[in-house]
Amino acid sequence: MADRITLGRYMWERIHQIGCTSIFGVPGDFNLQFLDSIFLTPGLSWVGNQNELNAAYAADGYARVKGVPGCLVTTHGVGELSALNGIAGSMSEHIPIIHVVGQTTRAMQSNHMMIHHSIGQKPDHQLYNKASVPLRFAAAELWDLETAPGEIDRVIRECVVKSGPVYIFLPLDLSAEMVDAKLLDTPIDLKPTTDEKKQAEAVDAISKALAEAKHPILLVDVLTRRFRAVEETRQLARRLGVPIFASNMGKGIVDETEEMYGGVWMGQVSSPGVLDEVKKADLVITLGYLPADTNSGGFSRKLDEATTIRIDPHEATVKGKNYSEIAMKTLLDSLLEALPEKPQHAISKPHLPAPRVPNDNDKTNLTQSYIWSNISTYLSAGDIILGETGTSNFGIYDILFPSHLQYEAQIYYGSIGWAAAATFGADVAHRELLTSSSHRKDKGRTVLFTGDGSLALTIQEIGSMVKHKSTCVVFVINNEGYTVERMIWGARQIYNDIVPTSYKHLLPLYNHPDPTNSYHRVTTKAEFDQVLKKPQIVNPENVQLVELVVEKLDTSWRLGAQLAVRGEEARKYLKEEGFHDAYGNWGLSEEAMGGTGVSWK
Ligand SMILES: Cc1ncc(C[n+]2csc(CCOP(=O)(O)OP(=O)(O)O)c2C)c(N)n1
Ligand SMILES: [Mg+2]
Repeated sequence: MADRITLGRYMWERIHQIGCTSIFGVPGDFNLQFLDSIFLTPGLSWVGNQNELNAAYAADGYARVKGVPGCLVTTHGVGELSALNGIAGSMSEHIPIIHVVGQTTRAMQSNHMMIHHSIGQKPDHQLYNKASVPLRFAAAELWDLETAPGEIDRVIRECVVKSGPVYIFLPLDLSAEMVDAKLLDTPIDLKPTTDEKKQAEAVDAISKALAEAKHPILLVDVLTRRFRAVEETRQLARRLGVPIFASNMGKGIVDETEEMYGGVWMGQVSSPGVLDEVKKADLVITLGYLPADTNSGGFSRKLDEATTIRIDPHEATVKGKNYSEIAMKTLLDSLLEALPEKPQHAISKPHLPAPRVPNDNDKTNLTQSYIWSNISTYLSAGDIILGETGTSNFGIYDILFPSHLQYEAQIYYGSIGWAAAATFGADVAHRELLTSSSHRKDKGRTVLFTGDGSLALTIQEIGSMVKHKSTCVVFVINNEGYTVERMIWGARQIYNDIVPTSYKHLLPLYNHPDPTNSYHRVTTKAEFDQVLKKPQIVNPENVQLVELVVEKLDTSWRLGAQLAVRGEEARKYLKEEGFHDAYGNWGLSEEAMGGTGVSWK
């Protein structure tokens, strides 16, 4: 490498150093020149997307799977604003993203020039930068060459340590100025800061509470993954030997093949048998807890502070006493060192009831209950599955995963369309991992479960999948519109209908090399069984599209349950409108059905 390199190249080298090797985005005249430096950076590739929102979602999917920041490039104003909803999702869900915005030159900005994409006669070019302030953890607003490399390093560190979006605003002229290449020799410090004393106190308090408890249980949640503590979480689960439950967002973080795994705990909307098991607990340890309505059975999972240990990304709370300035990952490491080698509690394995028989078992046409009870025969170790907001995610919670299956969904932020574009990014990351020497060698496919309404928002990214020779398997539930919304309000209103779509035209539109053999329409249970065994679905060599046709009032039971726990009025509505209730009473316990509902206040 030359002694002096452009600032643009410096930025890409730094991004590459932290493990991000694919760049998403859309070109524009304020980023074009520094896009060229991507090709000068060995190991870094330009991927590109069909629009900026998709780029943000794709970078998000990439980051989730690769466990390093995802990166997208957009252009001043028009590009960066289009990406903003995707960035907000990454902020909400703690996904590390570096958003590089190519800005107008410094002279254009100082002179308030009426450059295209601006607003008004004396435009403020920083307007769009200001719009994203609440939706990021840090920003490098580059202006001065002297401080620019340090600023880039600072925000990259913030991105990793806080696990969320950061921005680099790069005026086009500055990107071509030269900086010292030696600066790259000092790696960016990515370790979180921890107050060792407070950490030691927290470890003592946790160990003591555990030793005193007779029946502790673990609740594994999603922020363990977001803050790169999956391995520590798995080790702790094994070491404690106590029953393990997952939130729906935390599903799959601890292998569901673990002996002590007891299922998805979503309050009243839990998997069968789970509530009886968790009632036995006198201590609950939550790891990486994210108690949003959509991750807690509509707030029906109640935890009592006096019997809870919360281990969160930057703090721990033991029976109400808080220990701050702690990093979850290092806390778990030090807890593992402090705990006895063998489990201290002899608790028997959680009892999982036999699967229930749905009341639509005799129907020949495809039903939601059939999809979610049978899809596990298709899944295998190493698969990455992505689920979309709607009936699909609520169905996925029913699947008992094989080991080493990663499940990703935007359950808290819930912006529909996320899943298809995120799947593209996830697959790019997945293929990078499969070719890296340190990764497990499971064959691992990238599989999407989405709805017809959601797919419509980002359907163009199927084109990116085809262009980049992705091998994703896309299952789309065709139920004539927004079934999840129909279940909340307006079951038969036209605002919940969507444009009827001929999915068979989708792959040819994007010049798929083998569209006829790669599009599969399923209307019956028998066809569903057959499709799951087709060689191109089992071992896909190019994008596969599977259209699952179900009735529009058919739904996953758990979505019905989550709404039914709201109270009598919601239950009456679901019944009168005729939504399919495959297990009766939405699979809810007597207690939940008799209850007065979950308060949203
Ligand atoms: C960007 C965005 N717009 C609107 C919504 C509101 N919304 C939530 S789910 C949904 C419908 C999803 O429909 P579909 O994907 O077909 O799922 P299903 O029919 O299986 O429920 C809508 C419109 C949202 N969450 N995000
Ligand atoms: Mg739908």
